[in-house]
Amino acid sequence: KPVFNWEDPLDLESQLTPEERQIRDAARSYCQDKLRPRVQQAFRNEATDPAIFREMGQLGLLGATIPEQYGGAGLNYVAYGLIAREVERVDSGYRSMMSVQSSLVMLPIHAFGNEATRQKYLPKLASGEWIGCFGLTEPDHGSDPGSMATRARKVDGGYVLKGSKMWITNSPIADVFVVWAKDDGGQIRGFVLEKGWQGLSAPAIHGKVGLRASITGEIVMDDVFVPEENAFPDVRGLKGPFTCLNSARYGIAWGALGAAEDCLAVARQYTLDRRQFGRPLAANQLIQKKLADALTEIHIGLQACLQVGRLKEAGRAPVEITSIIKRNSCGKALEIARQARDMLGGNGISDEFSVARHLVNLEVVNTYEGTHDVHALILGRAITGIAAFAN
Ligand code: TGC
Ligand code: FAD
Repeated sequence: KPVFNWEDPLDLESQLTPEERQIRDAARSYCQDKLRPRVQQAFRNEATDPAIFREMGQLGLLGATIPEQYGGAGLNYVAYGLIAREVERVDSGYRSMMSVQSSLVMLPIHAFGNEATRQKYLPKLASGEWIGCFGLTEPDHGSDPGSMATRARKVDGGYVLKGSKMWITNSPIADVFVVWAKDDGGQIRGFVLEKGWQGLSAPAIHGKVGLRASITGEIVMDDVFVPEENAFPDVRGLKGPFTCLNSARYGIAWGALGAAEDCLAVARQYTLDRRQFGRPLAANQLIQKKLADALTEIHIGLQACLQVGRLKEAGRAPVEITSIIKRNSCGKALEIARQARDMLGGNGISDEFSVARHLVNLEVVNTYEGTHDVHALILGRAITGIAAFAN
């Protein structure tokens, strides 16, 4: 008789290849053995450890989908999703560090850079020797990046960039900056900048209440000269940055459910152990309903992520289906974290347990890479043919 497994009720395991399971297991061991013991202090002290990039690089967790000839792991999209799930099971901030490096820095350099740029940057980003960041959002242009104010003025031998970017993951510790700016003709172009270039600075933003293990900052460009070879030669318009976001949003969809799985596991154990009114909290119907709701949403959500991953591998994934899973996973994970925090009572507020940390992290994850409502509008446009956010 088939036996119910609360950790994998829909048997995701049997839908993975042996190689995907092996990668997942290696990522899980690293995350549980090396990242989990550090996260409480990192979050408490708002401390990002750059050594984590090199550790992840050694295990092939950076640029997982980038071909091996550039130092990547040459893996498929499902393997990338499984890695994101394991990293975010520990902390969304660690997954942010990993997914910005992989999807928002290595992917555009590989997809849009010339061969010299690929050779120069990708191997060092893959090993974690260099840290990357991605500048799209500006102080006055978040959900609407097409209105960006940063300009790239053509000069002899290159471009001069002027403007500022806001809320940029990794920027204060970054060596490599992928930045988007409008050229003299008003078209969006992508550029690769390096730490230390004249006019470039990246002050940190302090006081975040979530994602505290991942450093965030600005990018300030005060007439930074960028040589021609560091401009992406062919890509124009929002297609450039959105191509990167398609990959990062897909990883986030897996990752957020990893955080939700941790919340469910903690709440289940806590309510089994904790006794009130002479019996375990888990003996109460209200508690069991919350656990059942969480389990249902997590595993339906994981099936959707797996299907989108398979469609991406087959080249059959329209961009809107990534909005379905990014929005669904983040919204559901946030609600699961809230319920888990509630089930832990007063202890749920302490950072001794991971649920409050996941909760405030997931508030960020629900906002960045397209807010929950912006993804509803992307889907609304696809359903009706009418763009609700445009003039
Ligand atoms: P729209 O008219 O929709 O499109 C303009 C051009 O872009 C193309 N395009 C896409 N291409 C590839 N993939 C996609 N997903 C694409 N979506 C659109 C489109 O075909 C068109 O091309 P063309 O050749 O016809 O010009 O542009 P819009 O300005 O109306 O877009 C509105 C909207 C809401 C869809 C869009 O602006 C949006 O998605 N806003 C959200 C912004 C966002 O996600 N920002 C993320 C910043 S990065 C970040 O948060 C990193 S956090 C990382 C971490 O720490 O983990
Ligand atoms: P706004 O666009 O001002 O939105 C505010 C509210 O209005 C939201 O609820 C939104 O849904 C709603 N809204 C907006 N437009 C509409 C509309 N037309 N109809 C209905 N409601 C609407 N960006 C990067 O480029 N690189 C990074 O590495 C990066 N990392 C980040 C890390 C952190 C910790 C954070 C917090 C953000 C990061 N971001 C990054 C920025 C992030 O992508 C933006 O915050 C996000 O896209 C939302 O933009 P905004 O904050 O300007 O909000």
